[in-house]
Amino acid sequence: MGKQWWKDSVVYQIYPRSFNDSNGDGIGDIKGITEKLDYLKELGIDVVWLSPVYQSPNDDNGYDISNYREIMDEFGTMKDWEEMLDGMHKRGIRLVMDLVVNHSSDEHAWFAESRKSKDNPYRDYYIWRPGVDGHEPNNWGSIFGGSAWQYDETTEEYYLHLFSKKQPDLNWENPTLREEVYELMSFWLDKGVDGFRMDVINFISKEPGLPDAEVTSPDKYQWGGDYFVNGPKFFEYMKDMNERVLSQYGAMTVGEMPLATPEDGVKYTDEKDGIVSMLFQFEHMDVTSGPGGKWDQQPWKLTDLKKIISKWQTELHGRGWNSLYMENHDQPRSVSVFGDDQSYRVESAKMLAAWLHLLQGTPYIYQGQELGMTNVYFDSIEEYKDIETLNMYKEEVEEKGREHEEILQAIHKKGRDNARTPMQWTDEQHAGFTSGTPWIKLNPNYTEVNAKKALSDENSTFYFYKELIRLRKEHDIIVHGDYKLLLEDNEQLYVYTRSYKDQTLIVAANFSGENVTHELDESLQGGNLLIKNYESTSDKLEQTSTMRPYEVKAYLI
Ligand code: TEU
Ligand code: CA
Repeated sequence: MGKQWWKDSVVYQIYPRSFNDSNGDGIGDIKGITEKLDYLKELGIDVVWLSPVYQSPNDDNGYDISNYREIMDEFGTMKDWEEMLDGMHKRGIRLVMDLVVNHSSDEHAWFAESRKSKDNPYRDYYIWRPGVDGHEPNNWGSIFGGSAWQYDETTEEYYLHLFSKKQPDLNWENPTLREEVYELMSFWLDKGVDGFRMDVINFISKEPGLPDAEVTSPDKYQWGGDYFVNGPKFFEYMKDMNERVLSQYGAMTVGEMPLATPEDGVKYTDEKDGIVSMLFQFEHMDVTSGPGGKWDQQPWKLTDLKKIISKWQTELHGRGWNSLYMENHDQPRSVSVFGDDQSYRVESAKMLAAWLHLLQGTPYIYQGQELGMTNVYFDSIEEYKDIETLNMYKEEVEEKGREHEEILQAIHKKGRDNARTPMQWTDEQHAGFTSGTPWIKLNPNYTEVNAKKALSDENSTFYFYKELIRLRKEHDIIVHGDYKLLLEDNEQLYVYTRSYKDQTLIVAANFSGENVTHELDESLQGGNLLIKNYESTSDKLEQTSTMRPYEVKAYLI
């Protein structure tokens, strides 16, 4: 297999808990994935990114790992996992596992030892500090609410947890801990995995001294990111990891990196001197966030999205490599945010697909995105399961006294459970996800939106994605062409070109529910239609044309 195979690959993300339940306990599992490999083969994807399947008490659905070398009981056995991997490789599908090593579970054996005494050999696997005047060691807030420090009675010290208190941060300053991580990575690579998606990997290096964060909000605890995002030794740690482990395997790596800028992107994904194959940046996901952050969702502007995407496309061209995503297990459904999940669900799902997949980079499809699955609107907080959502609700409603309705609306827009409702396979009971009681309620629209229906309709979003994946294999320009933005100031149409050798690919996407007429440069005419989402679309590109609601079309000239 050639070098840098991930550049012409399409990745499909599986969130195992919600994908397919094989034994009726209401929880998706590994055998359930194996049952659906032909479905993935039919779609044509090249790589699966599997969210964590390791042993975990599931405080954060597997992102809190208690044993890195065992499979979670609810998901099956190591034998099931090996059969799944085998089934993937037989179909030419590669597997990328989730590597969650900024933190572990507090139920990991390392932590059980670490908390026992100050001189335990595992003490320095985690970040312990004494309190200051009876308070936490600093003012950092946890991303899941409250302080980032938890007091532990046994040794009368605090440990750092940037996420939940059941997710203590690992201490990367400790070389023995780094060795442990390398070993567990080798363990999985030796079993045949093809790479890693690295959870919040740019948080692993903390500023020595762990200084207080600047006070920027009226809350008790503050965002300490200045002291751990792309921290002082991050690059060095990653270089070492590459040299010692990854370089021996030709593995694909994708670093999840909140707050990464295009400049970081160039540095981190540089072909010769970089540290990851590509990274997940968040700028375009934050385009809907107001001054109050992720729960303060605001109307967004297409020109802002254009600025962000164009910056990443241009900066990384020929220097690094982009990942292309609009959904994952932490984000709302893209058709509900950037399209219209009511009147133009299918049209806008296809528009977003073509617009994204024809950019430069490796595209990611999150389970159900290929069906145009939508956000879910539960009306009671009891229906929600996500720790981040539940903590936030408690803090805002129970502690600060804000209105239930207001907070629920924010959850409808941005809650992570939007992406975590079960995959919709059929129009039968529980959408064919389980024969038992699903761990989280389904989106009631499964009678309309499901894989069975999509597979029997040649105009479905499923086959549209399949076609996009096929086109990528046929046209080098999709992988290699450079990017240019047209109609920069237009708030409804996103039009760009890609150029490679003597070819030009032009992609025009209407992000609005209205007819919009536009005019193109004379040089951009004729060519051949590559893909469209409306039946009657001219075979040749015309200088003046009217784009219908959420229409997308691409021509090769
Ligand atoms: O997410 C890290 C992250 O910074 C956010 O996307 C986070 O999910 C949250 O929405 C911030 O508001 C990764 C995983 O993808 C996520 O599922 C985990 O909960 C988190 O790390 C901790 O492991
Ligand atoms: Ca199950």
